[in-house]
Parts: sequence; structure tokens; C-alpha cells
Amino acid sequence: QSDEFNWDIYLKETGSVSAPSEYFRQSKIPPANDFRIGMKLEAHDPRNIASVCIATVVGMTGARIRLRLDGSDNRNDFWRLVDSTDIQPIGTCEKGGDLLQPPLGYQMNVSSWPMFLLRTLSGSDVAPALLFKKEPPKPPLNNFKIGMKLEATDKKNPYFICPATIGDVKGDEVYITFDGWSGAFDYWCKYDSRDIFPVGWCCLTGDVLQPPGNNAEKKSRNRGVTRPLKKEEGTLVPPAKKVTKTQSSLSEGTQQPMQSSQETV
Ligand code: MLZ
Repeated sequence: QSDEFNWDIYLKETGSVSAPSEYFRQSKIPPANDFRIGMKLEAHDPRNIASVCIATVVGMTGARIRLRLDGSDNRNDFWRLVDSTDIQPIGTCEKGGDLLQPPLGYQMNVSSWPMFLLRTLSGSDVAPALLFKKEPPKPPLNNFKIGMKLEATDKKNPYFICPATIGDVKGDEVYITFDGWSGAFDYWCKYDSRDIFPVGWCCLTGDVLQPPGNNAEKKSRNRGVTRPLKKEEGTLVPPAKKVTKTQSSLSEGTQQPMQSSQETV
């Protein structure tokens, strides 16, 4: 997996340091992922965070599961760590006196929801409570410094975890910049975001760390030199070989190819 990208070499080449693992809201040893495809659980609807819905595990990658909300389409899959507070065992909602909600984009008439729910749950493979791990505590302070390297979820292609650099720090927020992608995927997030990981995370979980985009090397060699990018340097498409590798790993354990990876180029 890491035959293509090696952090040790990359850190040396770019003369940079990795952000210490204590800076992240992640457990030192990534939690075990014992979920299986087809299991059902309760999840907060990412598009309507206050509502709790039924979700099915449609894939697993490292310490994350790929989820699809029951009654929704297959274009809004999302990934959660097994120690995320966004997911919980079936029955949690009811215990708290709350009702399970139809997801945003529920494809049928809302009046059919109670029956749909009953049918969906009856005889289903319910994820056992012990598969849900406790969320690690929040580090007390934002200690990130500009230039520190890390691994981060690409929010436009959330299957991908990629090499990134802290581009800016403001109060409780950090600016995540993706190496070699000229800013197209960068975002601000809280320092305790569950989408950012210490260097080496993917290696520990078995996730495939995406290599930096093809602007990375040139940028690091010419650090401090400003000149317009040549046409071929400005492209966001990684070398063909890597695309092929990415796509074959994507289709593993998933039910359809990722549309979003094409859309965002
Ligand atoms: N749309 C691109 C994926 C880019 C991923 C970048 N991650 C920081 C492609 O399909 O190649």
C-alpha cells in the first residue's frame, strides 16, 4: 500500500515536521473495526444533523465504515469512524424517548415512514453495541502550527485520506491544505475535528493513503519561488497509473463506483 508514498522520505524531501499525535482528537491506537456489510445502526443524518436515522453499513475502510441511510438514495454515502458520536446502536434513540426520522431526501411519501421503518428493522442484522467505540477526549488546546504535516479526509471525496499541511491557524480552527492540489480541496475545521489524523494513521488502520497531487514535488523544490504554473503543472489530475490504482481500490467492497471523484476534478 505505501509502496508509492513514504512519509519518512517525503518529510525529509520537504524539510517539514509532522504534527504530534497528541494534538489530534484520535486514539493513539486506532479502534478495531469489527463492523460487517449489511449491519444496521442509528446515525445522524449528515445533511440534517439533528435527526437520527437508520443506516446500513455498505463498506469498511480502516477504522471507518461507509454508511447509507435507509430510504435515501445511494448518492449520499458517508464515512464515520467506529468511535464517532454520530453513530449508535439501534434502540438508542428510543431509549432516549426520541423517534427515528426519515432521512433528508426520503424517496417515498412521509406517511409510509412508520411502516417502512418496521419493515427495515424486522429481521435485520443489527450492529452489536460493542462494535461502537468510545470517542477519544478533546485535546485541551489547539497546538497546531503552520507547516505541520498530517493526514486529512478530503471532504469533496470523503473516501480519500490524503497528505496535508496546516496552512493557517486561527483560534480553535486550522486550515487544512492538501499537498499538490493547488487549494481546490482545502478547508477550515476545528482543531479537534475527527477528519484529521496524525502522520502514519492510514498505515496503522490499513487505509490507503492517497499520494500527494502532482504539484507537490515541484512546489517543494521551488519553495519560495513564485512563477506561474505551466499548463501541465496546473492540472489536478494525478498521473494515470495512480488513478487506476485508486479506482480499483475504490470498487473493493463498494456497490458502485464513486461518482464524486470525477465530479470534483
Ligand atoms: N477528482 C480527483 C480526486 C482528487 C482528490 C484530491 N484529494 C485532495 C480525481 O478524480 O482524480
